[in-house]
Amino acid sequence: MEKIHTTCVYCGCGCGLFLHVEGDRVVGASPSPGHPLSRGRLCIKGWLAGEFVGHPDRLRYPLIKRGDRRVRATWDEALSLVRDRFLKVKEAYGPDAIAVLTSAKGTNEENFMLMKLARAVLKTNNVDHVARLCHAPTVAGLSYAIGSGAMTNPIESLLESEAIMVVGSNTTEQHPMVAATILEAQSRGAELLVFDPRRTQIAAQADIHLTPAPGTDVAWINGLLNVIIEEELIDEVFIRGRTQGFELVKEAASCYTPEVVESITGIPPHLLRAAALSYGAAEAASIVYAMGITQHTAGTDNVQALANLALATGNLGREGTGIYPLRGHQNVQGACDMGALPDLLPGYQKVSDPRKIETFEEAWSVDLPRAPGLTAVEILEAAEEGSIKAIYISGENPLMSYPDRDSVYKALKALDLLVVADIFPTETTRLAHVVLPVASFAEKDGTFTSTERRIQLISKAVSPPGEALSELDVIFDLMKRLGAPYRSLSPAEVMEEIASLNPHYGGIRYRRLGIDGLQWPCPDEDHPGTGILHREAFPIGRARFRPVFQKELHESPDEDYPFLLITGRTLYHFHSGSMTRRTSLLDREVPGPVVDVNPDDAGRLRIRSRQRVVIESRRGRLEVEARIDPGLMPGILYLPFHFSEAPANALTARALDPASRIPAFKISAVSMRRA
Ligand SMILES: Nc1nc2c(c(=O)[nH]1)N[C@H]1C(S)=C(S)[C@@H](COP(=O)(O)OP(=O)(O)OC[C@H]3O[C@@H](n4cnc5c(=O)[nH]c(N)nc54)[C@H](O)[C@@H]3O)O[C@H]1N2
Ligand SMILES: Nc1nc2c(c(=O)[nH]1)N[C@H]1C(S)=C(S)[C@@H](COP(=O)(O)OP(=O)(O)OC[C@H]3O[C@@H](n4cnc5c(=O)[nH]c(N)nc54)[C@H](O)[C@@H]3O)O[C@H]1N2
Ligand code: SF4
Ligand SMILES: [Mo]
Repeated sequence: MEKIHTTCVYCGCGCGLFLHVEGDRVVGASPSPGHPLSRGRLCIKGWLAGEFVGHPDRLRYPLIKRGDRRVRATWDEALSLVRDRFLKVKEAYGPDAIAVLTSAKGTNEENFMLMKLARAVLKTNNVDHVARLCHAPTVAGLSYAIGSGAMTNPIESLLESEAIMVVGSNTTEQHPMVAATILEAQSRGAELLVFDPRRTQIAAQADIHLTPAPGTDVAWINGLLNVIIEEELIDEVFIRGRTQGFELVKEAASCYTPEVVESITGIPPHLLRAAALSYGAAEAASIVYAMGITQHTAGTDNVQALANLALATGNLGREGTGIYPLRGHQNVQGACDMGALPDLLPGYQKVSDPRKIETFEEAWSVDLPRAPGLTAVEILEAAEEGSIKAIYISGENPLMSYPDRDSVYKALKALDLLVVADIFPTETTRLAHVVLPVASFAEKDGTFTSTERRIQLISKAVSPPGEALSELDVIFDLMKRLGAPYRSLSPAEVMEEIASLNPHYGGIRYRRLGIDGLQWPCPDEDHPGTGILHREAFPIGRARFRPVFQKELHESPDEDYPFLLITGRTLYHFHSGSMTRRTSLLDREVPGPVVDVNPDDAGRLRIRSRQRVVIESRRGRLEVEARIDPGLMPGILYLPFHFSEAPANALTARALDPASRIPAFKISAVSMRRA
């Protein structure tokens, strides 16, 4: 048996693991003792990460739509069809009738080349990916506040914190290795403050658990800051020396007295005070957050509110401080770094900045489109309206993961060309004109960038099944067919091109990565990489405070739809379940969907545990088994979005945060009754 070192394919923690290979088959996985973060540990998904690779359902041959069926085709037939339809659409409607959705499951090299395919070959900036559904408010909010949307400190730095705020993050289930670090810090004396409307596992471990009503985070964060200001726990030297605009934020915070906060959020004043004193008095304190903060129409305001708090207390640029947006997919950080974003080039360089775009024009010897493109959800809206006609989707399953499923279905059905590159058949491949079977993480070389900006190698352990190909090779083939003058490159050569165009990756070379990887910014080949950001200065000079105010929700419970539904995840499954539902142990743990209901609500509606209920919103309805959860507030329901039998996104709305265009997945008004 051979053991190949690689990086876990599931969450943004980016644990190191070995794939065990016998012949040309993956037969198991085990942790990497020398890995800087995971240090010989894995969560259950990591231990089982090898199982789906050899699953009999893997896509083996290209498929082309014939009537209502998809039939086997050769690569030449499939890619010729893609080329012909792209050119036809481009001729009839122009390049902006085309869009590319890249994959946060793909490598940096694949994301970079798909981004280049969109911009340099198809000539559109309509390129985006699921970061839009995830951390778009972080990219928008933290870039404005501190000049960079990336996690400010390495995960290990949490061990030096005296207080850790965990906000809207189900850390033990969704980022287990971050949770392990937080709990280790707590056992060394750090205070753990959790802000989540649900009593999650990490909330149960917390020194203080506050349960704000969903969507009311701006109010309590301002309230916390208000107490900190009144108690004179702000860091005047930091504010004076490194920031601008504090006065307006101070004024805004003063409206949020503990009593006002209680009336909006339900948080008792004594608990708000206790949390404020803990975070405010700590020498070094950090803020960890995830989707409970971002997936709201006020997502960017929420992020800014947290940034205001960290800036006012000087909790940035040192060991044990910092802001930790927990990136979700194992390479969603990398996909953003690669410029798979409609307004940003690799390295977050603005499309609208002529000097930046000219650098790329020169490097690629082409004219590039200069107007920012559409974001992910807008691309589907445009498809439904008919202005987008062709979409290449790499490793996303929008029929399960984008908001308002009914509209997603209509949008995808309306296209002249839908190409989907995936490793398994999904709800979305079933609508495609062309399905491209591609290599999984175990069948190709490349890099993933973890949530702590750590660029790490993945290594080919086995061959792809059937005729499946590495997607990088597919992209080069397609570029050639579309007449582009670019030659095929190996993944290591693509990284050299990335390094030449993304200054943060300037010093990244495969031979430097080893087991530790390198953390960007790493500007040149002699640079050791960067752990803690913003030590001396912010990339924008002075950090920017911005006052934020609690806004109305896009939808509140009313007589017809009296419950508020939160959607999210569980430990054992990953998103639409294409991989975890094909992993026997994970599937056995959680074989199907359940909705969590508070015991009082259940009693009132005479719903018992395991009873089937109908849940309905203004967008759609579904039927699902109920489970009684005393950790949930009355009036709130919780449903994971992993299961096509009860697809949560049949219920969610396309309400977007105006600043970042993220949909408000965390809040839907729904009704519930016994089935
Ligand atoms: N096992 C597993 N791990 C995963 C994933 C997976 O599918 N499965 N997905 C990965 C991805 S892409 C991502 S983005 C991350 C997501 O990781 P998380 O963001 O941790 O997961 P979620 O379940 O979306 O929601 C987090 C928490 O937000 C809370 N919440 C909801 N509304 C509010 C609110 O208004 N305010 C506050 N303060 N909290 C609120 C919910 O109760 C929930 O506990 O996980 C990654 N890791
Ligand atoms: N209601 C609700 N909806 C949500 C969320 C929520 O909290 N609530 N969260 C949102 C968030 S944060 C996210 S990130 C999205 C996730 O949404 P998606 O990214 O669309 O969900 P996945 O199921 O992870 O889809 C990834 C696909 O990539 C395929 N794949 C795996 N490996 C490879 C590879 O190497 N190459 C290629 N080409 N494909 C591969 C998988 O088989 C799978 O079909 O969902 C969003 N949707
Ligand atoms: S914590 Fe995340 S990266 Fe680590 S093994 Fe689990 S799923 Fe994989
Ligand atoms: Mo995500």
